[in-house]
Amino acid sequence: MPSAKSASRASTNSTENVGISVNEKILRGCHRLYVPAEGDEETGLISIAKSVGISLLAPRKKITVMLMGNHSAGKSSFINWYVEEHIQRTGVAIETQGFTVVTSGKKRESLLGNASFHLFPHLKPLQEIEGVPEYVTTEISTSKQKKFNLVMFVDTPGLVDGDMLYPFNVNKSIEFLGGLCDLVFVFFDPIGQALCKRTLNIVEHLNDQYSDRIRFFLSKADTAGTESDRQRVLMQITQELCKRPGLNKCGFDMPTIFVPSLVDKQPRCENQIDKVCKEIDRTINQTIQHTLNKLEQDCTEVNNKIEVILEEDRTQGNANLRASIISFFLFMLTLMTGFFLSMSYIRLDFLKIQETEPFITPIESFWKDLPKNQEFRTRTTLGVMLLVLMIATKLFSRKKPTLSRKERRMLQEKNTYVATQVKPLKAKLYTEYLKQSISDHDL
Ligand SMILES: Nc1nc2c(ncn2[C@@H]2O[C@H](COP(=O)(O)OP(=O)(O)O)[C@@H](O)[C@H]2O)c(=O)[nH]1
Ligand SMILES: [Mg+2]
Repeated sequence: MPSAKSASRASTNSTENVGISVNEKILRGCHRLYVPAEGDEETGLISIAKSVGISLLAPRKKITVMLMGNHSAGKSSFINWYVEEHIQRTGVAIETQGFTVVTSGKKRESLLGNASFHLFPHLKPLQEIEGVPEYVTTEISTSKQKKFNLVMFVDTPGLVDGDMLYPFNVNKSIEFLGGLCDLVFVFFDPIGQALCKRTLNIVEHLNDQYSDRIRFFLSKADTAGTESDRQRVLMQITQELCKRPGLNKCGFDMPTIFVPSLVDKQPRCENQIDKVCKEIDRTINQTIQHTLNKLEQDCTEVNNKIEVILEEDRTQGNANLRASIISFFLFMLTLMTGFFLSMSYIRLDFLKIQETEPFITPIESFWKDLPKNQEFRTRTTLGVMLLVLMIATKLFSRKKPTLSRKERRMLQEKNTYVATQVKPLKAKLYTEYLKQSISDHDL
């Protein structure tokens, strides 16, 4: 049963949380409230909600950023720069690479397709796309650089036009992944095929549904030459984007970025790579706020549902009681009618004692005084009445099931747990989140 102990266990202070950032702690804390540690599953919001017919999804502990763009646009190099570890292979050779999920963990490890799908069940629909499973891998890194603890990158195959054959439907896969990600970074580079049609086609499709997630960057900007060359490249890309009706609003904000360690010559433009990091930070913050708001909403929904169930059960209990009383009276009426009718056939002298005589004698005299020609009609009327009364008694004695006392108590406990343990914990997590930016006296 939910207890105060499990709520606090779900939130903070475990040894696992030592040395992690506040934001990470908040996201983990929220996740734990939905899915507690093994052996404690019943106290989770998901299982409580499920027991009252609501299906909830656990919040994610990380945001997902997908990188897409032409072949050799610098996607893998960017990931290596962010993580500060050489995780992804980089280079100019066109090799069919697949999708790589880069995430943080306890130990450096590479996982193949099946293990990746096991780790990220939400990627499973990718298995349906023919040929994809062999091309999904996961790289786990122990890096704690930047916000890597809270970000998961998805590196996608470099895109090229023409006859290059992909062993799977690359457009469909990227479009599917775009739907799962919080951010989609599109890298255009000045030298390569900045205007690869395949890239633009996919971006156009993604933009139809997820325009708010897409960000464009001019990568490898150090290779763009002089400032005017760079301007020309930007103009060219913008022009190409504008040709696509859906994309004509997005090409104008395109930070120029490059990986400092990879520049050959002294770059002649400003490196705006920190804008990429800021974009990630902003999305993390939004995700935290969204997760906390969702937690509040979910708690309220569960509380309301439990109240409704309890109220309905109470109403049903009252209705059952009313029906019992009515059916009792109907039953008595049935008995009396039956008795009255049977007196027309048999004499009940043996029942006559001092106490029952006042009841039996009038009935006897009723039947005795009744004219013979009326007897049949009266008996038939009483017979029909008896039948109707029996049916009515049967109908009223039917009861709808109600909760047992134990079930009601359990529901009430769940209700109290959510209202008095989970909700205050959410408020505490919110305060912790805000404390990072707002001074104590403003809270
Ligand atoms: N000069 C320069 N070279 C880069 C930069 N980023 C990547 N590269 C080089 O571009 C090549 C392709 O990079 P890669 O990350 O493999 O591209 P991907 O195909 O998009 O993953 C590699 O040889 C990198 O060293 C950059 O910012 N500046
Ligand atoms: Mg790559």
